[in-house]
Amino acid sequence: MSLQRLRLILSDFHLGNGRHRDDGTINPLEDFSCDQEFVELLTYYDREKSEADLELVLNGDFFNMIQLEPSEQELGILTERSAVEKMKAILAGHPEIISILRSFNASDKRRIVFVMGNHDPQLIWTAVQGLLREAIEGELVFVDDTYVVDGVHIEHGHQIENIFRMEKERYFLTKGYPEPVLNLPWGVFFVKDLLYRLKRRRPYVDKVRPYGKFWRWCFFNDFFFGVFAAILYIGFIFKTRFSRLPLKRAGAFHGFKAIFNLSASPTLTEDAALILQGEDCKLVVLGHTHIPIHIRLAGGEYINPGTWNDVTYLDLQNLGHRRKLYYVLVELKEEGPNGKLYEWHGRQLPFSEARL
Ligand SMILES: [Mn+2]
Repeated sequence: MSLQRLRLILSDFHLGNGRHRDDGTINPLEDFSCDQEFVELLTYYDREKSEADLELVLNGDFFNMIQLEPSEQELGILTERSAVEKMKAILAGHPEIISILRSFNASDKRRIVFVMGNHDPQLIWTAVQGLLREAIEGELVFVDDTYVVDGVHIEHGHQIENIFRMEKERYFLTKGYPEPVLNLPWGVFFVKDLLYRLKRRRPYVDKVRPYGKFWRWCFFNDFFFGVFAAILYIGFIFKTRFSRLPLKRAGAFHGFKAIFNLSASPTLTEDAALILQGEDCKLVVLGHTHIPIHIRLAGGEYINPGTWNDVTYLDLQNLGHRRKLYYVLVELKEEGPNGKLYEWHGRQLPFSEARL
């Protein structure tokens, strides 16, 4: 029997500085609370598939490096120094996750692939990659945009959206800066400076999907907040129009149009269809949207495992508040990849700390 080859794909964990602060109090900026479940999932597959070649792909936004604590604001998100500090804080905040990644990756039948997303573009810095190599060890691969191998096209998905697209030829800016800075797209600043500001008033603001429906919901149910958000939004577009960072400046116009395009393809299905038509692949796996999907399209299939964070869905198909631990398992066979979307149930514990 030939060696079984598997690829386990997860996405959009948005790991922050941990659920608790140093003094033991709750950290309201943490979006991820399923550390234990993730440990169980990896342990399960590591044991169950001990003979198989098993690759773990963390398909973008695994870390949330653009949501900063007040104490981190000063360093910002642009430099390698600030990125290293942020990664250190995240590693310290999720010790169980780092430890399971490390033991999982100890075997030569294992590999971990980090795909960069719009919440962790700082993964591009060598010093940040070095920190992860040191903490996890074993074979680590860093992918800056698309990871296409064995007929499977994996990418986070932000490159598909104008406002989040990074320039492959110009990730860094050096001219006129005391140290190199990241050439980040407008959307990253939109999330960091606008969305996270609104989040202070409405903590669910970044967790509602799809966005288009959310703004309509605001119009009927939270009118003045909607007006407040719209005013900040317009102001933000004007302000960023004069930024020194080229992508931030250029994106302001796209940002203005984005509000009208929000509901065009919230699941990225149309874009996945285009990838299947244009490339020699049978399976497309994206993240980014936080909307889980598994759909057959012309030429192959599209799977998105969504997120392990909480989501409030406003579309009728998924209506309601939920946390679903979905993951993709792809078996790579002679005749092509076979991908399935699974839900992790894990062990039933008698109690867990309440996750509101
Ligand atoms: Mn994303």
